[in-house]
Amino acid sequence: MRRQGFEKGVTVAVSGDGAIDVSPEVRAALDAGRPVVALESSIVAQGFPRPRNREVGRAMSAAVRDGGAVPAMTAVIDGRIRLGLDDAGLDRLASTDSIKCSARDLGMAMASGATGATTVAATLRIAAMAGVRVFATGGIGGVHPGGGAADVSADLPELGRCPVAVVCSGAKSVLDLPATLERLETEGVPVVGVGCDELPAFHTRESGLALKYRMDDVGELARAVAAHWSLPGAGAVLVCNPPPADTAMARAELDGLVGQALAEADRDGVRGDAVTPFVLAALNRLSAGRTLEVNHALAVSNAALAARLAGAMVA
Ligand code: PSU
Ligand code: MN
Repeated sequence: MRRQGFEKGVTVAVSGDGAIDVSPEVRAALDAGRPVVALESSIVAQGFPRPRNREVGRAMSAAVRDGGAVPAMTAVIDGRIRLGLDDAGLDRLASTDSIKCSARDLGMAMASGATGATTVAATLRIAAMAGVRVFATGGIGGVHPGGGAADVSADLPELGRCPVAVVCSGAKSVLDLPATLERLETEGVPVVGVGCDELPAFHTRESGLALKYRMDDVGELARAVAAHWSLPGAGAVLVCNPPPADTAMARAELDGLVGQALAEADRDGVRGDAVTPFVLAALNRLSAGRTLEVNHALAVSNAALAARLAGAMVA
C-alpha cells in the first residue's frame, strides 16, 4: 500500500491501520498519494460550546478542501477508531456527550465500545498508523504550571514518537510555555514558525519565546520536514502559525484572564484531563466570548495552512 509522501528511502514507523476504519474518500486519497490532512475531534467535543463546535468542525474541513486536500477527522465511534469522519459522525460528537480520548484511552474505548473525541495525542497515533503526514489543530497540550507533580499533556511524548507535521498556533498561555518548549526539545521535535519568530501563545501572537526556525515558504517547509524524516526514529515537526492578526488578543489583555481561569480551576479542584476543557470554558466566559472568536479563526487558518503544506509534501 502507498503511503503519503516521502516513500523513497525513508524509514517511517507505520504499524498498519488494520484497527482503523478509514473512510473510502481518505483511503482513495492515501492510495493515490493525494494530500490528506488529519483533524482532531476533541476540539469539537470538548474545546467549543454547542452549537459553535459543529460550525468549527465543518469550517476546518471546508478550509482543508479549499486548500486542495482531503480532511480526515479522527474519533472513536461505538468502539471503532475512525479516520475520515462523515457529517453524521461529526454531528454526533458535536451534539452529545462523549469521552475525551487521549493516547491512553484509545484501546480502552475500543474494548468498551465507547464513543470518544480524540486529542492531539490520539490523533497523532491514528495518523501515524494510517500514513497521514499532516495534521491541523488549534493548540497543543503542554506542561501545566505546578512544579513537582506537573500535569504534562500526553501530546508532548506522542509528538516525539509520531512522524506527522502538526500545524497549530502554539499552546495556550495558561500553560508553562518555557517548560513546554524545553520538553519539545527533549522529545526531538523541531518547532518552526511560519510568519512568526516567536512561539505563538494561541490567543495571542506573542509569547516572548524565540523560535530557532522560521520558514515562511511551504515548499521550504516541506523539504525541511522531508529531511527530518530521512533520519530514523524521527517524530513530529511542530509548525506554528500565529492566530490571524484581526482576531488575536493582546498579551496584556490575556494575562489577567489566565490568572483568573487558573485560580478558578484550583478553587474547584479540577484535575487531569478535565483541566484543559475547564480552562477554555472559563476563558470564554471571562473574556465575554473573545477567546472563542480567536480560537475559531486560528483553527480555520491552521487547517488552510496544513492543506497547502500537504500539497507541497506530495508535489
Ligand atoms: N488546547 C486548546 N483547545 C483544545 C485542546 C487543547 O486550545 O481543544 C485539546 C486538544 O485536543 C489537546 C488536548 O490535544 O486538549 C490536550 O488535553 P490535555 O492537556 O488533557 O492533554
Ligand atoms: Mn493533562
